[in-house]
Amino acid sequence: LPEAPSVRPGSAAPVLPPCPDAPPGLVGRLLIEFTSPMPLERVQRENPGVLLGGRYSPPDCTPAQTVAVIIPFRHREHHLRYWLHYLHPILRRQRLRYGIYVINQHGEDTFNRAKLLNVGFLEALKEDAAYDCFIFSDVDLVPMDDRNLYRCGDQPRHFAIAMDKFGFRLPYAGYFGGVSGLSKAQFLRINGFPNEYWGWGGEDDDIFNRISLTGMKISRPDVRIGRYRMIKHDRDKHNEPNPQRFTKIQNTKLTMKRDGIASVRYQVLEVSRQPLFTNITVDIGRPP
Ligand code: UDH
Repeated sequence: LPEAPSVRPGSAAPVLPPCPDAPPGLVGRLLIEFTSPMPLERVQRENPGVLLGGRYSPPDCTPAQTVAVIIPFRHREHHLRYWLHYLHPILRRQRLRYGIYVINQHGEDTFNRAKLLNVGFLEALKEDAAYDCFIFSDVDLVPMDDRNLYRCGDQPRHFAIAMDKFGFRLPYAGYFGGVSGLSKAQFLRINGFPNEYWGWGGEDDDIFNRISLTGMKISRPDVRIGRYRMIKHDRDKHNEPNPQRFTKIQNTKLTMKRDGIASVRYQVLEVSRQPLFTNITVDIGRPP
C-alpha cells in the first residue's frame, strides 16, 4: 500500500518535503513557434492542474518562494494565448508555486508599462500576501529553455537576455527589458518602478538605474539558457516612442525618491478570475 502522506498535528494539510533546488524533469531547449492556431479552450484543456485565476502549486513538494507573474497588457489576446500555452507547463516543471496576473490598461490613452507593473505588484499582494517574488514579463516573450528558472535570488534577475530579435545577444550591457524578477524586498528597496514613463521606451533603463543606485547588481542566466522568442508584431497604437525618455533616464537618482510604488495612483475597474490567469483591468490615468 502507498504510504499515507504525513499530516501536521492539528491540521488536515499534508506536509510535503521542500522542492529540490534543481527541479527534476526539466527538458532543456524547447521548440517554440507561433504559427499553429491556439484557441484558449485548447490551452485550458491542456492545463487541468491550474486553478482558477491561474494559480498553481506543486502536488509533491513545498516551494521556497511564491511567485507572482505580472504581465502588462492591452489588446494582445492572441499573444496571451501563446504565452499561457508555453509558460504554464514550463512553470509547472520548474516546481513553482505561482499565480498569473494580467494587468490590463483600460481605455485608449498612452500605454504605460512600468506603471502597470507597479499596479500588478500591489494587486497581486492583495490577492495573496504570501507572494515574495515578482516576475515581470512582456506578453510576447516565451523562453526557449526551461532551465531559465522563474524565481528570485539575492539580486534582481534579468531573464530575457538573448532574444531572437537581438540576434540572441544582450543589446547593451545595461539592458533590463522584457522579462525581469525582483523579490518583494528588492522591489521595495528601489521604490518599485517609475510611473511617469508614458509610451514606449526608457522605463526599463530607469529600473536598471534604480537597481544600480541602491547598490544591487543584476544577475543573469547563462546566455545559452536565457534565450527567448518574441511574437512578431507591429507597433501598437498609443504606445509611440516616448521622446522624453533620454532626459528622464538621466534623472533617476532625483526622481526615484518621489516617483514609485509609494506614490502610484490608479483605480481598479475589474478583477476577473479566468481559468488560466487573473485579469485586472485598471484605470491608470493619462500623461499630464
Ligand atoms: N503592451 C501591450 N499592449 C500595447 C503595448 C504594449 O500589451 O498596446 C505590453 C505587452 O506585454 C508588450 C509590452 O507591453 O509585450 C512591451 O511593449 P512592446 O511589445 O510594444 O515593446 P517591444 O519593445 O516592441 O517588444 C516595440 C515595437 C516593435 C515594433 C516592431 C515593428 N516591426
